[in-house]
Amino acid sequence: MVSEGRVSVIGLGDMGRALAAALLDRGWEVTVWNRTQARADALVERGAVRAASAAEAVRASSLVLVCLLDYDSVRDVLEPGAEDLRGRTLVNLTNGSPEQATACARWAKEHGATYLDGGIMAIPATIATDEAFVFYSGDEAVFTEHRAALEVLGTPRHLGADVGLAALYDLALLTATDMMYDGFHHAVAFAVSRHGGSAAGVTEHLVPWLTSMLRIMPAFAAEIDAHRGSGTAPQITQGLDIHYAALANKLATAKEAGVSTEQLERARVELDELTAAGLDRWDSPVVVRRVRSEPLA
Ligand code: FVH
Repeated sequence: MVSEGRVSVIGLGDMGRALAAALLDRGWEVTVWNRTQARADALVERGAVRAASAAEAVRASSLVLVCLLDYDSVRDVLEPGAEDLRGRTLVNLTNGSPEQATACARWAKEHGATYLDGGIMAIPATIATDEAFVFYSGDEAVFTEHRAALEVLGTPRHLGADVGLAALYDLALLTATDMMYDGFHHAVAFAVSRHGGSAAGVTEHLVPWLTSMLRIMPAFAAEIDAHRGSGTAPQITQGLDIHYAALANKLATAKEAGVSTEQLERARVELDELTAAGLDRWDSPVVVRRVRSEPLA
């Protein structure tokens, strides 16, 4: 029998355990299942109910959270008990693509379930803290119905009815994160190449610098949304001649310091393409068109 205040969590890896623990801490009745059963032990000691199968976990609650490695494992785990999903809400917090989310939503609907897709913007240690937020997409009424439980995990951000949006934004943010850390590792590689330089030393300055640079981003975003095609405001960009001069110094120093020039060479290709398109200033909307392989001019 389904009742209020109950949530099932399927998948008890590092993230699934954090989600289940957060719900238990806030007084929810939590039923858990994981392929490797021992991973449920600590949660069961804290009051969770151990389901004997994923299907049993689905039957236990009207709200079923799934957090597994990938969509193949979601299918492997849920398919055998798919008929038990009828009347439930499946919230899939597994990392995947918009297309996978859309296909999973269709599959859930075919089995009589409502579906939200989610993208967790947190690490296990920050679940249920002010830092954590989670993207959701799908039917807003379903999101509103389950908002109280979802709020436990982190601030819920519903992006829209298009079920692929949460995955799209999740992957967009993770891609930016990867590139930011690539930049961090390059900065450290520069710093440690010289006596007196260190990772901690450069990071002490990199964090406030990047924080300051991040504040410009919404202005770029506004320009991109408003004028995909016109130029970025001159006061927040520099001329390409300045970029070329700095790039030459970065390349020369990287070579001297034994730092890879691969990314810097890519920056040179970008500058050359902007120049060939007739630009004399760096221009955010044009760079987005370049990343999207659209005509620049
Ligand atoms: N951990 C993090 O910081 C990130 C933060 C953002 C969101 N991600 C995504 O969350 C999903 C789960 O990640 P995780 O960190 O919990 O991952 P693991 O600790 O490796 O746990 C993986 C779980 O998936 C189960 N599993 C894997 N393959 C299968 C399968 N074929 N059949 C059934 N279950 C499977 C695994 O079970 P077991 O190995 O314990 O038996 C774990 O429950 C992920 O999408 C991240 O991208 C986390």
